[in-house]
Amino acid sequence: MALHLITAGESHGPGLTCIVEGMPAGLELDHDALNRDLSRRQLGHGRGGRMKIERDRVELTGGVRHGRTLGGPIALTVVNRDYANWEERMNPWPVEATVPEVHLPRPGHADLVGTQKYGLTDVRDILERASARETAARVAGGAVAKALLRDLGVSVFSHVIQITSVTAPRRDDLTPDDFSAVDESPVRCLDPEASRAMVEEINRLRKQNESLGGVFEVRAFGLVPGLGSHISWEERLDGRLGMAILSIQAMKAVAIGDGIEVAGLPGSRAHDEIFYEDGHGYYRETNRSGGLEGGMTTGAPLVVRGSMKPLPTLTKPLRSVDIATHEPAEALRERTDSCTVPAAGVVGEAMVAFVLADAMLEKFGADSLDQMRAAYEAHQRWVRAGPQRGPS
Ligand code: EPS
Repeated sequence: MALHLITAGESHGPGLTCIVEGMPAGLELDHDALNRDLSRRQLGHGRGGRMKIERDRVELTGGVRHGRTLGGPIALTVVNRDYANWEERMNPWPVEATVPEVHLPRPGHADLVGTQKYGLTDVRDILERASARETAARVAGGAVAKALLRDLGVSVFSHVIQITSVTAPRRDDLTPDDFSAVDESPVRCLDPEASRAMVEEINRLRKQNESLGGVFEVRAFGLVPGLGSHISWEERLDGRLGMAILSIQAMKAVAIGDGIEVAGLPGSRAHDEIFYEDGHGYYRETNRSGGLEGGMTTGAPLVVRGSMKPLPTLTKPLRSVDIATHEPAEALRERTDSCTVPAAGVVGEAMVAFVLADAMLEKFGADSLDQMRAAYEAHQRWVRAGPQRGPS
């Protein structure tokens, strides 16, 4: 890995930190663009009361001077405004008050296995870090990765294609322009009719004290062929993207291109035939591979989907066991969101951007952005010219 992203912080603690290490010097960062991504992650019909409290904004505390990266680790922080209401329960330092422990693990959450793993008696010691609040820090780091990609002509977008059983019509022809108004949909869905149906579905199930999962899709445009590698399993981009998406809280499946559907197709309908045109180079008329062959980018748009389970905190709790008494009990009932698939799409963008920026740095990495651009442009020229025969 050329790029590292590490986050710290608890959901109701003082705040979150993201450290991004490995960025070249000279990358321009736009404070508004970073904050825009944080705000976009707070969007979406189906969010709970917490989002009325938080106004996520990123502060830079290291690695940047006058808006340009210096080459050292970049430290980004996001304050938890809600900490003001949790100061006793979540203070990093001992407090005088007695803080009651939480003993009611939620099925589907990290609560029970986390306490078993660490030998703990208080579920809060687990749930605070397992919370998807942590994704605010990832989005801050992902926005830095996006800045690098943007500089190299790559853009990353997301949209929601399914909420429970409501699906948007499949679109294979999307371009960057199609995403210009995606955040105006309350569920970040490109199809107005599906968007309305998704909102209704959230309202309907929320009234029944249910939570909802779904599927988001991330697309990246402007990629060069040859990012990633076919050589070793851990360098293959499919695997790296899979891990990045599955590491997002509540994700249960990831698909690239036609995903699991290709398993049911004959070979003649599962691949993208190759054509060549002078001046245009190699091209394909389909993109069933989702822009990846042999663990490397083909140059076609990257298409990655993440499937999210319904959130495990339910207003009508599931059956569980009190870990102090071992008696049957209802799971913890906490303020929660009913649907966060639209927000998860923004997190998906951040994770895909991170993986792509990492792959770019691996192939073209240098101390400064100017040096990196020179290597990148040389590769672009080489790809455009096509493989040259050596002297015979
Ligand atoms: C979350 C529970 C809710 C969400 C939270 C993730 O928080 P709270 O318990 O404070 O109501 O709002 O997500 C965020 C705070 C966020 O910024 O996305 C959970 O249990 O994972």
